[in-house]
Amino acid sequence: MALPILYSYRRCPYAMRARMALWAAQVQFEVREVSLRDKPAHLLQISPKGTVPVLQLPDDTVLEQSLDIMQWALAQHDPQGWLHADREAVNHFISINDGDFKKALDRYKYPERYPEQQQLFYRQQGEQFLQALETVLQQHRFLLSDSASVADVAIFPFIRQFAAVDAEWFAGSAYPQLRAWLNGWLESALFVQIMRKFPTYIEST
Ligand SMILES: N[C@@H](CCC(=O)N[C@@H](CS)C(=O)NCC(=O)O)C(=O)O
Repeated sequence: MALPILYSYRRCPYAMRARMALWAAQVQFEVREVSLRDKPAHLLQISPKGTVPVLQLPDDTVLEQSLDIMQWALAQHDPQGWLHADREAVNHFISINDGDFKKALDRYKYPERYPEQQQLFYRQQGEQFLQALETVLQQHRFLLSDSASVADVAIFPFIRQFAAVDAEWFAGSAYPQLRAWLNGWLESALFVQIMRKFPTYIEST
């Protein structure tokens, strides 16, 4: 039987969240690791916007947003109950992450592309979100409660990127609960699994 096909990029945080959900759901799928500079024609044909992740189901349905892929995967099987969370609270955190925080992250990571401000300015913008997460993590182990939810899984890959821009700064920053939470995800068997390396997919012509 044909498997779902995931076009992915190992280091992309959107692709990471999609792979986390697919693995957690124990869905079998084919990973096609792409080069962002040389995207496969089939990917562009099924999803002309040209971002990853994209999941093509055996019935040819195409899911071209990471959150839709997570939702689809966990609707198949959700052994850890990641969807058992208040939808509104989940959306609240993810929308800040994917909006203002991602914007600050891009600028903090590549300040040379955004010379209007200093790198520190962009870091401080991102820290508003770090502080909000730190505050909720002082109250419970995960973002919404003592159980992990889709919000944690969707967000930690972006915090990982932010932390990695200046690992020394992050290690000494005022966000100890956030660091512990992030480390928990980075050390999880699931994360190790989804970060396995695949050779770049070569399309047969
Ligand atoms: N809203 C999309 C965003 C995906 C996205 O922006 N992915 C980046 C890689 S992290 C990408 O494919 N960019 C296109 C490119 O670099 O050519 C989603 O949630 O899946």
